[in-house]
Amino acid sequence: MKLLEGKTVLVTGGSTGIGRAAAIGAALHGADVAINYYTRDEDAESCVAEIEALGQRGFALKGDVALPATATEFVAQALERLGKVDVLVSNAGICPFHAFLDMPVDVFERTQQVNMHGAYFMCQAAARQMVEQGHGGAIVAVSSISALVGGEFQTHYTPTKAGVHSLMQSAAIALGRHGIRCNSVLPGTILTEINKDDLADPEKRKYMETRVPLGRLGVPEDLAGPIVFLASDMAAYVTGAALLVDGGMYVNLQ
Ligand code: RM4
Repeated sequence: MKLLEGKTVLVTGGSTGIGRAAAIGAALHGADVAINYYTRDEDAESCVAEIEALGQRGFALKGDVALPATATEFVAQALERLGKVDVLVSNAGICPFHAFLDMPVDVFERTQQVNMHGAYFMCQAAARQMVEQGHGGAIVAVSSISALVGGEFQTHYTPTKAGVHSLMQSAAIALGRHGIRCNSVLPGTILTEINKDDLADPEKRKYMETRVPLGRLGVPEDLAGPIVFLASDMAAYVTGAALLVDGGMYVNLQ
């Protein structure tokens, strides 16, 4: 069963990791897909190739989500090239691990700008188009388990993930009257570029693995189903919600 047949899905940070898995997952479920990305040109091109190989239309647009113009241009291009905007997956994010007491201002500010400001601008731009279209829509934000718990080297990052989910809660209220649903997925520790260096430490990786009742760290494909579900009409009465996708890590105290 294709859950997104005929839909147009926009994904930020779509060239690798969770964003890429969401983009391919949406195409597998019958959607045309546009991806935003920032640095990895070849990965973006190969993602679009996979979307097209599935018989769906797609394109990639390079842009820094921290800039408001990136959001308005992404939506404008989707409108011109794919005809509409039905779903936004707001995924783009960074997590340059760093200690709290000597956190450089630029590292702190860049993390806020990409993760929080970028999510805000993209959600706002997509919502404006959805409202204009007049037939509702869905926004799925990639928040994190880190919206609920902390990380010693993530003091700049965890507040942005809490903020992204809080944005979904408030946007759900603001957009409900337009038939636009806003929800968050909260991934646990998923093996992607964002934590490649951090998890290169075998002791850290072993510790994180022992935290997971399902016995393994996640992979981006583990997020595709939950994101497609929240984007689809299967979740027609779900808005303002948070869906942990963490292998049970959050509840695993002892
Ligand atoms: C997630 C979670 C993971 C970490 C990534 C970077 O929110 O904290 O453990 O690897 O961020």
